[in-house]
Amino acid sequence: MRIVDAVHATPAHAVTEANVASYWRDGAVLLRDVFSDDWIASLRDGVEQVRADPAEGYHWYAGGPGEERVFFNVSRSWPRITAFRRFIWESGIAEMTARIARSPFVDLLWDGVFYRTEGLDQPTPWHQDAPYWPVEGDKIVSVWMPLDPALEHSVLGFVRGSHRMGHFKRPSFRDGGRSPHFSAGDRSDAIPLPDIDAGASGFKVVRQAMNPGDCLVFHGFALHGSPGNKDDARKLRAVTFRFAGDGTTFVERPEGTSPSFGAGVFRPGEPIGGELFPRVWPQPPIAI
Ligand SMILES: O=C(O)CCC(=O)C(=O)O
Repeated sequence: MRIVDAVHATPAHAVTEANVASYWRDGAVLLRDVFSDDWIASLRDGVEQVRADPAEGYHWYAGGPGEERVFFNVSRSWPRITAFRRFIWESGIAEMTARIARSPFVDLLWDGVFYRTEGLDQPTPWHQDAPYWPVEGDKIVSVWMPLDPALEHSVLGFVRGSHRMGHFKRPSFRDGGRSPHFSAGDRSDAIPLPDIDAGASGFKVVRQAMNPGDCLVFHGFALHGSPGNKDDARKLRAVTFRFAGDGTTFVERPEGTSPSFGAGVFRPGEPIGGELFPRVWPQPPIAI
């Protein structure tokens, strides 16, 4: 299904009320063919810059800087990667996300890069994002986009309805989730993660092949995970753009957060915003 065509001026106009309802019912919605080849090419240049010039805060889950075989993740590259800033401010992604979140505005949280070279099949374990993050609210939304074709055996999946299943214990990302849950910092009522890949009852996984230009929009409490790149012939480079709508507040976590912004930047309970989390919709253009 092509949801953006010549009559649609921006990705937001292509989002139907049915898409929005799916997002709120399931905790995620897959939108096809939303962003043009030009945007994808520009984002690919951006992630190659991110790979070629690593800075602080990279998580090297396999390999390391300069190595041929890598899986790394890094958050918040937009301040130094022009292609990401252009995409965030000019592609219409922020307006689209505000519409899906049913929010009058969205602030940018940060971007994320998940970069796997050919055949690097280390998974990203099933997890919810918000419990790792320094923010709280019901309108925390990620837009995940593959920059290479992602077949069903390699693509990010989510558990239908998991954004309303409560808080789960957080796995470590280090070894694809095989190591035990963090020993500290989970809420006292956090639920142990069942074996979702083994077909745990009540945990319906939705996973559909995606092409560059498609995006999976998911809620901060949706359980999601990736099997890794099973494809020996191509990389699997993905970007995620994270946004927050009304009602999102800053929170401190005794065990720290990922990403982390240092102590005292905001007071707990304070709305986010300012230069760290700029208002990207609606927003006057900035100098790119
Ligand atoms: O692409 C991946 O491996 C994981 C993506 C993810 O967890 C996210 O975008 O929050």
